[in-house]
Amino acid sequence: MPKIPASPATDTALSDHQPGAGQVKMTAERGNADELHQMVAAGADAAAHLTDNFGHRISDNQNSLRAGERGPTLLEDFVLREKIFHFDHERIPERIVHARGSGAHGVFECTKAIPGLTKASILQKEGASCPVFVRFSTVAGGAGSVDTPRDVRGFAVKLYTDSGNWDLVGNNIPVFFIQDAMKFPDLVHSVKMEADRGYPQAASAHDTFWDFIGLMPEAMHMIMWAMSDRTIPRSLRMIEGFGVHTFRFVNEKGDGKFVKFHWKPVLGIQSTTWDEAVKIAGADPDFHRRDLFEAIDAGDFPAWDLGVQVFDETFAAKQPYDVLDATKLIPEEDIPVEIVGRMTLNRNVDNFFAETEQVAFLPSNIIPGIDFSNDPLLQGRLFSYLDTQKSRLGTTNFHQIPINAPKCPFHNFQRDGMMQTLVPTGRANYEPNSLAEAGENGGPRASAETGFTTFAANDERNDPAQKLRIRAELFADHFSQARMFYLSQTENEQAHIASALVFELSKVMLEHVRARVVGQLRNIDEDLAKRVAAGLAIDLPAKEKAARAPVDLKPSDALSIQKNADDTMEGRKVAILFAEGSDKVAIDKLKGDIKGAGGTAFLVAPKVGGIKVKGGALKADGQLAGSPSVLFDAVASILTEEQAKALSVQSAAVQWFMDAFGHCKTIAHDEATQILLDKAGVEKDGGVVAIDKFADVGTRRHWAREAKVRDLA
Ligand code: HDE
Repeated sequence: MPKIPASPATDTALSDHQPGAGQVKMTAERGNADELHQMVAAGADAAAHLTDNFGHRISDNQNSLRAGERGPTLLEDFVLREKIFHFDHERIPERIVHARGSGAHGVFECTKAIPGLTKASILQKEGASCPVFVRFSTVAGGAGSVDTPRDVRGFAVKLYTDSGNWDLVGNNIPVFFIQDAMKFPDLVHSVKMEADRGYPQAASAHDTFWDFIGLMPEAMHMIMWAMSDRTIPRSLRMIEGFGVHTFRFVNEKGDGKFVKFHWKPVLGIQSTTWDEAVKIAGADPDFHRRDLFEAIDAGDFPAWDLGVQVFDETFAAKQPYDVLDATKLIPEEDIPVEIVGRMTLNRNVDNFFAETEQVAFLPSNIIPGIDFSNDPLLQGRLFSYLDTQKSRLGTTNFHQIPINAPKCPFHNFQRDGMMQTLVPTGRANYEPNSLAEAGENGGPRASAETGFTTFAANDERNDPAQKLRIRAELFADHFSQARMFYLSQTENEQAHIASALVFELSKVMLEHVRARVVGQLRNIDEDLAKRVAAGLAIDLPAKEKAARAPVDLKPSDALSIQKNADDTMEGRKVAILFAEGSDKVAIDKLKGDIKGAGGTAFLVAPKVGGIKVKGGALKADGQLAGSPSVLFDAVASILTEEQAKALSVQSAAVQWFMDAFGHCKTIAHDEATQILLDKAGVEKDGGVVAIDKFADVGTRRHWAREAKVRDLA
């Protein structure tokens, strides 16, 4: 009878292998998580022997233990049981919100010391730096959902400072849907898949979300942002980040000021069009995760400047909005953003689960020099995140997981708990104590000088003696800033907002819900409401009652993406279509120009393996049908007439140009490509240029073209 080899991977040399000198010996004497970490890393060493989790060497990793060649598997097979047992429990609960995320390591460096404003150790000296871990995320979808739905992006930063971890757990939008933590479960329930049918996944375009929103006028400012291009970003490298809430800075003297935090992307803010985002979801569900990973892998490290808006109680008291209300922002024209540091992401994670999945952000993680404000949304978050970690990571010792552990020393008398991986020594596990082993002070001890002290806020507008379930008066202004945001956009951006609203509400089946939302829009801008009503072909509904009449605020250019777009090619990706016989010299020259300008060139051809071209052979980076133009910032094409003609009957090729044109991208082409452009309905304009003009036009979008290709509301 033929025998199946026990294990193709285990040759004798490997089974005979003895741990080498460089290997960490696996023993039970492990003191801390770092050592354990090293041991696991050693386990991944190609020369190490495969063992089970208790160090027993495994002889066969292919076959379970059977009673006879054709008999039942034996319960005594501890190798199989342990392997399957561990596998069965590999998943942990995904995050209730922000389940889909991508993380990276990096460094934060202080570029401007501000000791007068804060005693935060990391902002005391120019050049001071600390490691960071960042996790970007979508909000509504599950962990396996696509990267490009219309959604807010989470922007959570963990700074491992020498005075403890500071977690700035923000979003890419400076305001939020709701004002009070009490409404968060309702908001999230409404946007997630509907309770009875279990869909839609990662989409706000459905009845329950808009039902809730229509009844929550405080969400209207956020809705303007959510319906703008901010929620369909081109890349995680090109989004802004905001702390959202008002926080406090406290300096050495104990003086406190209010502060809002901003992260400004060095690559600029850039978004896709809606049609593009939908198509990217099919072409590459991991579009953003891949983009971030590949950029860092290639050494193109994305960076953000940390900016602060600092203001005092006097300024706060004079504004027509409440600075404790997370549905409001502070216009940059009123309080400029001062840049104090730069964060650079320069290292991908080694293991997605261990780092990106297990990272636990806590808005309550602040350091001396930073403090909370009384924003009722922030106050609720201070409870929620600690609580959620216990449910996700299963233990109060989640801070010992390497990605969560501070990188400064930490000592206290907390002990035990599930999955304790540290081995605290000695008898002193209480304070005060006078045991000799704990030193003269019976340490560790608290210190009034260096320890965190809460800012003694004195808010004249508040009477702490009253216990009330109430919101401060100005929280009732739901529309002034929504109107300011809308009026600050370019005409094209306003059309995108109106069209997004039409799209979303067209997916709402409850007619009274549609009408109520449009009735709310009338409080923001009559023209916007009319455009949306016309786009839905419904009568303009009655205006919804506003709790407080909106006031006219000065539009702010800082709120528009298009007004601030710069013409850089840095970090952008350009596809070059070629085929058999294409001119290699021309392709190489274009590739060089793109690289020289800080971009990446990606070669696309009908086949990938290797194609004969004029002047040599070329391998493509992607096959045409698998590399649609939605994946790139601009496209170029260098073909022979014969190949162009052959491609003009291929829908993948025609669609390539049709989409690039429809998404307002630059198309650089040679003469031979014209037949394809004609077939795709590409008309000449400032963005459709000859190859040698590509550098002049670059990867900017040509928004003036959009009216030609799409009816916007
Ligand atoms: Fe969160 N939020 N949130 N949130 N949030 C979570 O924490 C919550 C809010 C934000 O990459 C959860 O660890 C409440 C505002 C980000 O791991 C949970 C309230 C902002 C992330 C939670 C808010 C955010 C979360 C889910 C209202 C922008 C992802 C798993 C009081 C400033 C962090 C977890 C990561 C994650 C609760 C409101 C941003 C359930 C109760 C406002 C970026 O604890």
